[in-house]
Amino acid sequence: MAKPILYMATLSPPSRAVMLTAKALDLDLEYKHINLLKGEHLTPEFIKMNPQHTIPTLVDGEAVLYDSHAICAYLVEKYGKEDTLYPKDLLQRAQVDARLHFDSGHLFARLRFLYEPILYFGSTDCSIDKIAYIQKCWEIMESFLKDHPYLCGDNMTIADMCCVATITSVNDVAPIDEFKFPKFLAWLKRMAELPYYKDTNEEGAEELKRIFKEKLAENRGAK
Ligand SMILES: N[C@@H](CCC(=O)N[C@@H](CS)C(=O)NCC(=O)O)C(=O)O
Repeated sequence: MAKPILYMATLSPPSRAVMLTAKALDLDLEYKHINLLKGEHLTPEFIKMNPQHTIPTLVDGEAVLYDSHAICAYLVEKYGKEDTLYPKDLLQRAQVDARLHFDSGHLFARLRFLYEPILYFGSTDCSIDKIAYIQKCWEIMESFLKDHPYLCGDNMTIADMCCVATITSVNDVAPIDEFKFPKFLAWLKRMAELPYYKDTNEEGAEELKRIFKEKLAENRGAK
């Protein structure tokens, strides 16, 4: 059977969330690298496949799927040997869904609000307000992790994959206070211990943070 194809970039947090999920499932994906800064997601062929022109986009046989959260859930359902990453139990699944929406609607949305104008549109707006808006999420993360090691309990789920990929892409411009958020930082360390974490998430996240800082300096005329 042909491998599912993932249109992705290592710079893209939601792409890395899918890559982490695939690694956890021991699933081989064929990666097709898309350079967003060169507009490779805006070609007529790409837009025909995904009118939302976002990565990650998954092609699995006849099926085309976009949105990392939907893709992660699909991969676990279709290829997972067990359901811990995305439980079948109604209530447990609803808890995971809630955290996935937290990533989509809060974490990633706030990262994009800060990053996109600087990376793509020459903005110099890296205001305290935008940073504080991201850091508001750190308080919520600490409360999610107050009583258990992972976002939805004792087991790692796709919610952990999605949230860690976003958070580690912005945690230098929006630092996490170690005295206020010990559980949250312990969770980040726990996630970083995954054997496939460094190659699959850390390198891309560090590169994105570096490029963001370079672009900001360039836009400010400092380079
Ligand atoms: N909610 C989407 C967000 C995807 C997204 O915005 N990806 C960015 C890259 S990190 C992208 O493709 N941006 C290009 C665009 O929106 O045109 C997901 O989780 O997949």
